[in-house]
Amino acid sequence: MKILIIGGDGYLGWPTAMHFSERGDEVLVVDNFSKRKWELEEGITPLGGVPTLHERIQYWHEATGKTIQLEVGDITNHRQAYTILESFQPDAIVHYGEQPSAPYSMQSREKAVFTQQNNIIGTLNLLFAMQHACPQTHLIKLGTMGEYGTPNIDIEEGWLELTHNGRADRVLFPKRPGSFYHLSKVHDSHNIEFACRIWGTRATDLNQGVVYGIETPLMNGRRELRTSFHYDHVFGTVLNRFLAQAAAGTSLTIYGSGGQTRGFLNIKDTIQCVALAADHPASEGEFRVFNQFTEQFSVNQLAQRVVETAARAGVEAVATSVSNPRVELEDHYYNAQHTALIELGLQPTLLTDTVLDEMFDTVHKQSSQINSGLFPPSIKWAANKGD
Ligand code: NAD
Ligand code: USQ
Repeated sequence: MKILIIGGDGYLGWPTAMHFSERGDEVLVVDNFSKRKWELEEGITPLGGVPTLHERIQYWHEATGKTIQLEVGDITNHRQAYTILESFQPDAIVHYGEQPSAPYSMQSREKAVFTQQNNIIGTLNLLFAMQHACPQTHLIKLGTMGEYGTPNIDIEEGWLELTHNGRADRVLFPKRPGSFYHLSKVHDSHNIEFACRIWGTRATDLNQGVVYGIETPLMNGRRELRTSFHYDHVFGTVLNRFLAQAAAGTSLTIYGSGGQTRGFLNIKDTIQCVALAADHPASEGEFRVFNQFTEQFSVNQLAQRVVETAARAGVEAVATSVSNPRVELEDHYYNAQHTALIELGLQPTLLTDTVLDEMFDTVHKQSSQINSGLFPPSIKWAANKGD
């Protein structure tokens, strides 16, 4: 297959590119390196640094003989989007190329506007470019479980069968997201569903949970092929942060009472899920939604697991509740369906003690490079939130 990966320099994009390349697909990655600029703005470095995309692609070629093509491009520039699709003619587009952080989007009016412009216009340009250049191409779009929020009812996979005043319909599941970032994904989903309805676009919206993990098998410990691992308060996700906090001998930062429950998955399963979606494309005009996570945990459960993991490695770790900088429910019902990807063949990589021990070991070996000044959350959702 010809696979176009947008956001190929990112945490998930790079390992995905290697995976498709390894199995013999023709891979083109596109990135405008904006994430590296946002890191500089925030004074943040991923743990241990990350080689440039050019360096990783070159090393990949030397190590495997396989070629990953690279186009430096910004999909908010519609001309670039059109040109790339016209010339590459992908079978599938894996679209990771968005600003992915809720805190980043909640810093200021400027960052909220930027996040929504970058994410929504980029996806809209892609939809138009697909319709113009390659209408049969399958769009695999990374959405997020946070689009649904934490409703007091079971969360379905994208759609809800509803009976109202005696009449029935199938509607998009109601959304109540918790940040301007998560809202950008809701707006994307609506635009994609509309394109499917009017143009017959084929699309899979992967409502992904929180990803954790450092390594995928193809990296195999090689520094030259590593992906970014963020533990800071802007781009770091909760389990990755807790592992780094324990390794650095700093308290794990439980926001509020820690009852917040989310869906989680291993980075290895992100790649599996995206590959399964590519191998089983949506039909013409189908807007398909998969809830992409394997297990649900509360923040308190994760903190407890990480404290136990550190103890097994002879490291004493403590978890502390800090004032929650976010506006979110801390004690709520959460039960989300996630069967569609399993039915396609997903073999979940569960959060076993072995998985935790391996991750902790990898982070602990680099603990001298952890900057503990990047742990405390300083971005508040509202003026009266946080310390
Ligand atoms: P990332 O920031 O590491 O990767 C995104 C990449 O996209 C970056 O390299 C960035 O430079 C690039 N990019 C951004 N805007 C672009 C544009 N306009 N044109 C070209 N390239 C652009 O993020 P990630 O953690 O790898 O996440 C990838 C996707 O998955 C995002 O859309 C994110 O919202 C979604 N997601 C991530 C997680 C997670 O826990 N990491 C969970 C659910 C969903
Ligand atoms: N949290 C803590 N302590 C921390 C960090 C986070 O208690 O030190 C809590 C947060 O308050 C929240 C939960 O952990 O309740 C998850 O936070 P997170 O930062 O790990 O995840 P989130 O902001 O939701 O965003 C991440 C990714 C995003 C993706 C999303 C999937 O950055 O790209 O879309 O996970 S989901 O959460 O399913 O929407």
